[in-house]
Amino acid sequence: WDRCQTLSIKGINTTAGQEQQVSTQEKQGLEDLEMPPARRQTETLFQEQPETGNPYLEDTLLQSYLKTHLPPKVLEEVHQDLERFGNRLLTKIQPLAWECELNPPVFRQYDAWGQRVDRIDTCSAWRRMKEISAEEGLIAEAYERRYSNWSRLFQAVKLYLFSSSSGGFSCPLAMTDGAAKVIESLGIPGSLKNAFDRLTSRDPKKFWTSGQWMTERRGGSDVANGTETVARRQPDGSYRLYGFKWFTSAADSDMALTLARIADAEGQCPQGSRGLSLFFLRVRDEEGKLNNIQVQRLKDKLGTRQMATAELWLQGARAELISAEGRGVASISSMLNITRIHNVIGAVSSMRRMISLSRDYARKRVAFGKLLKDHPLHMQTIARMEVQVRGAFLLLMDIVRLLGLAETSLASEQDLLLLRLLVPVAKLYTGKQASAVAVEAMESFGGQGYMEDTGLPVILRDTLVLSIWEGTTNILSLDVLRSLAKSQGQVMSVFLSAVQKKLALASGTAELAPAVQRAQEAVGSLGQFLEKAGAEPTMGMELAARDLSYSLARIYTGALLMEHAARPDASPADISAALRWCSQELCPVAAGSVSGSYGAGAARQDSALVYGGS
Ligand code: UCC
Repeated sequence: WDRCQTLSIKGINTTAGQEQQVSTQEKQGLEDLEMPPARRQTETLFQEQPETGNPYLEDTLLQSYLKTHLPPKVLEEVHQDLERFGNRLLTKIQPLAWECELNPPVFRQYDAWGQRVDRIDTCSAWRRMKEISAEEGLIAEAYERRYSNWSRLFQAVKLYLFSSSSGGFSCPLAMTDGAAKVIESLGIPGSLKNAFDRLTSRDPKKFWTSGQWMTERRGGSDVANGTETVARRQPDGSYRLYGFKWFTSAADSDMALTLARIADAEGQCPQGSRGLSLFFLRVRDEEGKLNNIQVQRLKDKLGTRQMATAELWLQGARAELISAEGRGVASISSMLNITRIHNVIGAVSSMRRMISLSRDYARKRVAFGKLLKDHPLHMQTIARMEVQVRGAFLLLMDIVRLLGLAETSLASEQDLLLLRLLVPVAKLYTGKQASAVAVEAMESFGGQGYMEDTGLPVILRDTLVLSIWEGTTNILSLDVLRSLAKSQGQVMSVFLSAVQKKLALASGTAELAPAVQRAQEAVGSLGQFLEKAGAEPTMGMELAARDLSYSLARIYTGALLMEHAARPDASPADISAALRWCSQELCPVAAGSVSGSYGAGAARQDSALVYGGS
């Protein structure tokens, strides 16, 4: 037991000299097998806990990406900050995250004397996460722009390191960032200046978080038809909101952006998407009293239990109209695109954490007479997950690079189109990747992975929401179609030319030749599909939307992996990841098209398969 304790404590902070420690552990693990059976029975029942070190210093891909892309002066500064932050995560923030999990929010509807209070009590660790978020500038960094177009990327890197150790606090941060973005895109009107300053503050005493109340009882995807909340104009120009918000994440937030329908003098409301407007509201007043809001209950969720998700009745909540009337969905879409990027951050972060733990465990756990890391099949399984996280990471970095350009007016028209397309593509694809990786990684711990007190099921549960939050896979696939339609197909030529540039670069590296060839074939198949889709009116683009989105994700990610592997100082792992990624089916939409999955009658066949009948 003493030995396990010592190693576990050592394992927490060790980064340099880890190899030495590993070889000692390996030796010890094998010695254990030679112990007398009685002692072995007691001692070897203790399985060593997987540990990770400073998440920044352990992440070689992250470091090589920053070294390749950041200007040297920026790199020097952010490197220092990230190393410091990595240590803070390891020593202070990760224990807080566990506390958040153990102490979920509690809802108290009435006080001891029968007064209705609707209090959501959060634990001190959760409140400390809020302070840390401000101190670390997790939102501020993106809006101060002290590193110009690289500020957004730097912020995303910090969030990526933070997310899987945040005890769920990355959720309010996503919405806070989205709200700041909306307010900034409105030109920070005077009435919202205080809110903007607070959302982007580094001062824990000033810092606010925001909610994004979009989902009502009648639907979370079909916001246009599902929103029943009514806004009544007041003589002073403000509004009062009446309605029921069915899912409000991080309901302990200070403010929220929400959608409602403005009633006319007769009380009639315009229906559909064009009837929705966007509102800003404070959740509580200065005394902490709710803004004519009642909390019905907290949601009993599969995961993200550290965070209060509530059902809220708006009973005349005072609010300010912040979009043009009827432009609510278009206005909140800049928030959606930011929270979708945060979703990608969460997905990549979760994959990285699970794989790091799995990798460490493989260095410690002995089975069939040797360490797991010496079992080729086990290592193949982890390597396959590593390929997934590497691809997802590069896709994330490319998106935040583009966003940084857009936010500093350095983006070309093509950059903007590419960004619009890649956000839904990345959101939908990485959400699925993260779920698959979390399940696979959990299996690599055997039965221990299924044990609550290892913390591994928490990561799994919290990861599974990522394909639902901020739009499901199919809704995001339809958003991909929306971006194609809106640009009248222009976005696709931008996409193809971005891919071709990366492939041209990769073709200078002989080892990448098979990957380049497969990607070229995939691009050809994609082109053929798009041509066929344009020429065949019977082909349902909606039916092809998911496979098309997967094709775009796989082709673009493959091109990014190849670009990274074509650097002069690329490692064998970079090359191997690119080759392996490109050995999968890169253009599933072409195969689907050949098999008639989207043609006339396909929808009827799907229905018959699901429900029976002809
Ligand atoms: O889940 C939620 C909170 C969870 C916590 C967040 C944590 C996140 C990360 C954590 C990390 C660890 S809140 C619920 C999220 N709900 C959604 O995501 C909604 C899903 N549904 C959709 O996205 C739908 O596609 C809708 C609501 C956008 C469809 O609405 P419409 O009104 O039917 O769509 P329209 O008519 O096509 O679009 C209306 C306008 C158009 O602009 P105009 O009128 O100028 O042509 C569209 O181009 O909105 C524009 N628009 C967009 N613009 C729509 N979507 C976008 C977009 N993505 N980007 C730019």
